[in-house]
Amino acid sequence: MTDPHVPAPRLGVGMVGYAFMGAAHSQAWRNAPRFFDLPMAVDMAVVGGRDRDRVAAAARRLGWRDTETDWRALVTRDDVDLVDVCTPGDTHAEIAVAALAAGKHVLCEKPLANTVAEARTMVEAAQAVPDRVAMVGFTYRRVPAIQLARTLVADGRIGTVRHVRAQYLQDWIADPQVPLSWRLDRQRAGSGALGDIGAHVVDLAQFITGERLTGVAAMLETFVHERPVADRFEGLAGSGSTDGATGPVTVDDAAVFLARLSGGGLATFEATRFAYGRKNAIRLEVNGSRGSLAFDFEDMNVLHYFDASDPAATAGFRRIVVTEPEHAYVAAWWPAGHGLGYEHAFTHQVVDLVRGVAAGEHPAPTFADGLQVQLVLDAVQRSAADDARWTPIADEGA
Ligand code: SOE
Repeated sequence: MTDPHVPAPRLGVGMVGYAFMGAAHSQAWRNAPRFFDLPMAVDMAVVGGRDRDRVAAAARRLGWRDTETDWRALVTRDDVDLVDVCTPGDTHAEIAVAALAAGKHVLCEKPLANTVAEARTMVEAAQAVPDRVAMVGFTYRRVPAIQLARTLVADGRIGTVRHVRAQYLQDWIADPQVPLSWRLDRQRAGSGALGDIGAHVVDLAQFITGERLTGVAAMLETFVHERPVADRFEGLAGSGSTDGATGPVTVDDAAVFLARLSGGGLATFEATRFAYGRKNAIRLEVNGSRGSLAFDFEDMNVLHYFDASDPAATAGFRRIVVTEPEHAYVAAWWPAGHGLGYEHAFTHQVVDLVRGVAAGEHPAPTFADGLQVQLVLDAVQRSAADDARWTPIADEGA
């Protein structure tokens, strides 16, 4: 517990970007100090965006004290100690490197960058200022059921990992009339389903098993090559009026790949935004030499656990409702059984980040962890371009 009589040191936060991810991060900055005992006083100092009126409206709505229309001004402000990067991938490296050079801590949305080269630059920039925290927002690590899955694997409760079966399924662009947006533009997003959602399940597979992917054989596909051009982006997809003009989709719509794990297991991955009916289905199953685990984000307060040492007559998947005070982060919220949602993982991310900054530690996932995922994304793209050729992945990360 922090001493209520000693004022906590201030942590000034500047956030760049205020759309979907900016809103998710803002609620986390607002709520983390209200529900968790934090060693620093969070000051939501400034939000940045190019359009003066829109960023001012966002600041009022999301709870930021001030605005900037130039991110360069934001990252050098004296009242900013930490820069939160919530922009599309093509600007991550430039903003994060400038922020670290200005002596700020950084939280950067995922995937870390659009290319391995950019990700390496970011890791080097972080290594140059070892007393600064540089964290990447693989937020789903901080879902309590995911934390429990990792603990069960680490405690040997499923034995040696044999299989990981990982899917991230959405359907928000399955309709070909859904207009273009930056997530469908390779220049801005780096890749499509692969980097946007596949990156999450790659990170989760490595996080839960404590292993890394050592090679892949991959297929990528784009199903809809032309889409309407919309006059604005809102939420996930473009929206507003379309005058009949269309433009090209330059990213993958779906990624499917096989992988090997460093501990000897085999893994399969699927990431798509064309799975009608699946809204945000992150499905993970891990089979080990002593048992299995299964998780689906669409039932995110539950983890299924099978213990192979149970008597055959009564064995079966145990449905663990991960809402007890004993479970990670839960005690700060509601009584058992009341459950958490999508936004809570963002709040937990802020909690661990602020505690890391105060303790002079480097909370994971670090930029080095982000680079390791980037190496997987890059290997998937190279493998798919070469007819699913087996493509090894070097160990450069954490
Ligand atoms: C869109 O597919 C998206 O918003 C991702 O960009 C996020 O990382 C994920 O949390 C939800 O879906």
